[in-house]
Amino acid sequence: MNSRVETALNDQVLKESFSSQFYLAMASWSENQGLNGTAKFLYTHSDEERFHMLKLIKFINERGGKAVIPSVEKPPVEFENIVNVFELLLHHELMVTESINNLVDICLQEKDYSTHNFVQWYVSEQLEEEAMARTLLDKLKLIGGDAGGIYIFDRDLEKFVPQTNEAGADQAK
Ligand code: OFO
Repeated sequence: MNSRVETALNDQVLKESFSSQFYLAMASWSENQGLNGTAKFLYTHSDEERFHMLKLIKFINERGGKAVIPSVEKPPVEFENIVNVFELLLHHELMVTESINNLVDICLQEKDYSTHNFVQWYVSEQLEEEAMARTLLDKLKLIGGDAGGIYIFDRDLEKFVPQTNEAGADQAK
């Protein structure tokens, strides 16, 4: 495997791993605030990020590279409020998108077209995740701190079924 591509893929492993821990911290905080629907949503989101990480690890190893399992930076324990949680989530997803775009660039520069093809799954996944984060943040902004509104927002998230990006989803199983 091209070593520059391998390094970029391993950098992405680290980012997905941190995403999973970050959303886990948000889930745990939400649970302690009595926001059980939000917590459920974020626990699921944390699991999805772990799946993103595993999919990369398996791809690197299957292609003859060596996946590096990273140690993880400690995420925050406290958050200001639920709006702050979703602002951080959107901000974090935008950073991940930038990183995926950078990975696409490296694949093209190194003419590694099969990794480029693999990374397209992450490109579509980011589109979905950014859109979802924006929608939830917009709703919270509309609610504007009203307790009844937050109660309904949280109750709706309890029933939320995440969209899965099917293309290539089996590769990490
Ligand atoms: Fe939401 O970040 Fe993974 O890809």
